[in-house]
Amino acid sequence: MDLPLTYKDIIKILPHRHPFLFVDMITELELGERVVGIKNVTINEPFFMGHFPGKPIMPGVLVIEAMAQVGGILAKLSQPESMKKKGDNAIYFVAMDKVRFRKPIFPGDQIHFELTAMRKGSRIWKMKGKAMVNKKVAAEAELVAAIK
Ligand code: BDE
Repeated sequence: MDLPLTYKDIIKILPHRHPFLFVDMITELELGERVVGIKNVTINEPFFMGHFPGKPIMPGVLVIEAMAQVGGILAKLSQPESMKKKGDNAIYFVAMDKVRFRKPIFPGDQIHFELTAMRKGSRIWKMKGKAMVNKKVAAEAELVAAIK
């Protein structure tokens, strides 16, 4: 697949859909190693209606969700063909560590997610992720995914 990956590609990789698909583009990809994804945050995001009325701030937990979706794309595309043949090869997140919300994210912000693989087993992956806005870290976390 040619980079960048956009909506058309991403919906073939992730099961998420509006209003819960939080990845707009994948701009860099090193299979098994590293991924960079982007989300453009607009005032039209459904969550801004309630978080908070008149004071739109992207929920930190959804920033981590978006990060996990970018990580899910890395994990999914890095699965060897031999494993894809068995089972439903679902990838699901089973743990998060060292989560930090450093800066609020507002309408108009563009989030750059960078994730790198820390530990790769055949069934469990650990990734370190950062959410950057204007080159500053807005959130960070270590994510643990299980490959079914
Ligand atoms: C700072 C660092 C990481 N994540 C979020 C923040 C932050 O400034 N959140 N602010 C929330 C907030 C909510 C309401 Br209600 C409010 O009236 C205001 Br003044 C806020 O700053």
